[in-house]
Amino acid sequence: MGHRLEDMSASARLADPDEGISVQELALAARNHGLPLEAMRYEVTPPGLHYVLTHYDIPYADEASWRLVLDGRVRRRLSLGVDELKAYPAVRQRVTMECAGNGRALLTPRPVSQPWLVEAVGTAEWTGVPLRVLLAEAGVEEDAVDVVFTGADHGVERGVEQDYRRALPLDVARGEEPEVLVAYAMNGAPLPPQHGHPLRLVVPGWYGMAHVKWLHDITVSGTPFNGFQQAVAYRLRQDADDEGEPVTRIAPRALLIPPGFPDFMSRTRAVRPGAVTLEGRAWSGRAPVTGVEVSTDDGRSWSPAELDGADGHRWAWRGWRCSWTATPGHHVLSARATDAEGRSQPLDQPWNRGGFENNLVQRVPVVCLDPEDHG
Ligand SMILES: Nc1nc2c(c(=O)[nH]1)N[C@H]1C(S)=C(S)[C@@H](COP(=O)(O)O)O[C@H]1N2
Ligand SMILES: [Mo]
Repeated sequence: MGHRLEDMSASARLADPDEGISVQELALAARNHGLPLEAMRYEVTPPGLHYVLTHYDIPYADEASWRLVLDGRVRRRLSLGVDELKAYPAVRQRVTMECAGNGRALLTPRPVSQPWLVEAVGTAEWTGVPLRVLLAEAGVEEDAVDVVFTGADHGVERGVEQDYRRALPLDVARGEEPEVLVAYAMNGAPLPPQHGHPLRLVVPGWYGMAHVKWLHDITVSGTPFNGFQQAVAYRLRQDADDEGEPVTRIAPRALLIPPGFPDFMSRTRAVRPGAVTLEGRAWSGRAPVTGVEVSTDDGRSWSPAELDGADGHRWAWRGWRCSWTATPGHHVLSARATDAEGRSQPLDQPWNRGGFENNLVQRVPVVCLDPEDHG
């Protein structure tokens, strides 16, 4: 395929397969963390178990003095404290968030960045003010195209110091479905530091990079935003010089709650023979999940699982389950989701240089113990 090691920015470098994980990746993996997959049993992820991803340092934030400024191509500049935001009618939504790099560590060749397996996901209840309410109050000018969000954290990208900054197209920022929020609470409590205290953007259905944390500035722009995190990172490229398509909404994915119990030596799951309930979660940010299929023979045959209703939570994952009769020996379990627009999950890796949107079907090796064996 001609992929090779290149001395470029972290977002575009590919790992040498003989080298293993780099110190840079270990540093990323040590500060960020995933969802322990057994916590998918909870509809709303318990405190501390939601995945965390920060590109730079977690900024120190004082809620009492924090200001959110909304300016740019608007008739009236707004500057709001957190208490003033809390005085607007509040909206609470349950949202499943997933990092665009989820699944990256399973790719070959592997892009050098946060080495997620499949655990960069979580579901929270976010409370905040609809962004469209603030934009309407400021009065967006006719020539506006993008809305740019700036966080208080920053770092150096390709030799230039920059803030974490991402944009949404105006129609998405002003949309009602999904309703974009300027959120100040997570699961009914103030945002924890690592999740954006005191304010963050929540963009239901979009990959994590859009949900700007430590939000302090919203600028309505008359020109398309082309900052680093928009135009350089988070694009689906096959080659370094490929302009690529932007990463936007979450592709469908189903995951299994790890069945049975861990077998540390073989790094598989272990189950006892007999009836085993297979269960998990499925989500899609593009169109609602309409079905989940399960395979217990490494993808050779598939049968439908029972899928829970959305229960009014369009932007949250849905539970699914099915029954399996385990027989002694080795098995590979998988699940795959399909959405209302017919999208599903590939059996071959959807490779790109950044390792984004990898919704390759999960494979869970399981050993079913033989009760006759006493090794
Ligand atoms: N300001 C700021 N916002 C950010 C980030 C960041 O590094 N800085 N990371 C983004 C990415 S890539 C993801 S996946 C989500 C993770 O949100 P969480 O840590 O609350 O799960 O935050 C997004 N918002
Ligand atoms: Mo991310």
